[in-house]
Amino acid sequence: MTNNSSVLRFVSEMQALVDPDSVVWIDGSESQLDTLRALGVKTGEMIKLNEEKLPGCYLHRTKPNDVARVEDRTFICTRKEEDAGPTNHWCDPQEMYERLYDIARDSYRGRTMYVIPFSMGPIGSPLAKIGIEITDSIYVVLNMAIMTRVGQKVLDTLGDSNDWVRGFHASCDIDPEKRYICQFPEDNAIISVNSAYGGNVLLGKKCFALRIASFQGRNEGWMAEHMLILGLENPKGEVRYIAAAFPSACGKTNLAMLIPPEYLRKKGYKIWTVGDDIAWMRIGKDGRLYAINPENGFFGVAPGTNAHSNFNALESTKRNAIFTNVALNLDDNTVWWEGLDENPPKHALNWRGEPWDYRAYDKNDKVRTAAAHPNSRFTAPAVNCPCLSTEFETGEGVPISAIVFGGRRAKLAPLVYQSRDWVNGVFIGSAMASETTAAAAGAVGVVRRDPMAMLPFCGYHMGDYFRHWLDMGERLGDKAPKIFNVNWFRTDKDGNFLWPGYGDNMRVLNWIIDRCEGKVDARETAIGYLPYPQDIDRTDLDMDVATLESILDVDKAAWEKEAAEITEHYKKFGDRLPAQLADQLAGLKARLAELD
Ligand code: OXD
Ligand code: MN
Repeated sequence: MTNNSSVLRFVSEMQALVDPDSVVWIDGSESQLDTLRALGVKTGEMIKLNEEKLPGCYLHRTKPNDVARVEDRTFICTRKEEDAGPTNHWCDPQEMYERLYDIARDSYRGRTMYVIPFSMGPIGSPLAKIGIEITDSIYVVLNMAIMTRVGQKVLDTLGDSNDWVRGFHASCDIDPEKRYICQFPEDNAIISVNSAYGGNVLLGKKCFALRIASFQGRNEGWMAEHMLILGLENPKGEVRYIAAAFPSACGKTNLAMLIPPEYLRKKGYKIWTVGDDIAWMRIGKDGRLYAINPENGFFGVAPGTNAHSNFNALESTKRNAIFTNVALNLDDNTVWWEGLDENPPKHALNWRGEPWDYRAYDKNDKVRTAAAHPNSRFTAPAVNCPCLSTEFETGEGVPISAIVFGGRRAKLAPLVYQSRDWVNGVFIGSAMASETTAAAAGAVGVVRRDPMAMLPFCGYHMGDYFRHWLDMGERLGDKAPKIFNVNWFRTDKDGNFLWPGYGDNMRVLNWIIDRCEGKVDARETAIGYLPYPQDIDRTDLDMDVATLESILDVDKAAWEKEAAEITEHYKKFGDRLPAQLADQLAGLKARLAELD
């Protein structure tokens, strides 16, 4: 399939290490993928679902000990420890290579070695990058064939270049004690062993498109971000693009595929999806920031996805999709998850493959009693998405008008505010925090600082990452996107959400775009520019102005506590914290002190 000597050397070195029975190169053809689907069904890796109701769809179950990303076993292996920074686990690369090779040695015996050439981004796009993933899992091959562009065309585009990322995955025994997800940014290499859960083994996604790419982006002058990309079309047919960073499982997929409220739809407003998880952004010839989605599919959280919360995502899962760790409805061989509808199947197997009794469901013990694992997923081809942007395949990317940060904060952050300028926006992003969810292993519901939603994904020192953001702002000058912060998750004293969210978030996006275009005024506050309540459109919304005002407030005491916590958070970065950000924090404190 290729004469590229660096590729051939890598494949033969890995082959010698793991000793497979055979080697199969993925050429990207439907016939080869079909053969693998059939083989996956035969080995029990995949369950074929109802061909009439879910054509081309399969279910896969991972081991119960392997259902989420494992941040405590994820390493950035740079030669110098300080280059990985305080937010990453670090290990000396030589030591880690040896440990991983020992774990993986001969582990493909009796198995097939699959070689997947893949492109992140439209093949041949100036923003795209190429990788090769070696794996022993058919599930990985079939998922990579949805999430990325794979096959011969990728190798043809690569030619004899050495500029590609080496990805090596070995399932081994799925032993959590020997599970490692390791990035070697200085070698363009990734090694993942003893897992088969998507986020740990679809190496194009978090490992390459964020951890390795963020490192490459810093060196090459571009940005790899944990951001959705959407296009907002107004009634005049003009489309403005927004990139938004939210920590895992805060609704990025929902926002990216939002359906506007009916009265806005009637006026001609639409949302177009470019991406739901990752954005690669470069400064274009006209000096503006342009973004592509490097992925080719959606790896979305299934529970809670339904026709109301995300009609477009649900539609995307109706054909050629792979479901992971959802429930199997035995009556019609389809899938089910909590929140799909109000009709739990009467005869079903839960995500572990055990008979499931819907009457035993206990909200407080979801992992044990739920039909679907809380972090169960669908892998769906982007082309299935009814609102996929016509720009999705555009290699040049889309021009970004606004960057939006956000997180789950039950109190504190208002519904929306605009940063004072780019530097202040970088400060807001660097201090982002959210309540944790089930997407990563660990405690749920704890507030953690997650700068730019990149905490688990930044492939180098986070202080240098902030510096890179500031540098990009300097290069962009007055063409820089405007930066905002949103919070859909404010609650009342009983824990009920105050903002309806979902499609109604469009009301906030419209304010954001109006701000970018200088069409609406704002109120200057200690934290940035807030909307006047009358400027957030409440047409057809069952919300009185007092409630809206209550989520557009700046509470002095709460923000002073926040500023104190940011001070602690910043201490971690030591002298790599850019002075401009320390100045921003001092500025915030000074402005808060002036409030009555
Ligand atoms: C994801 C994540 O799967 O951020 O996208 O965890
Ligand atoms: Mn994500």
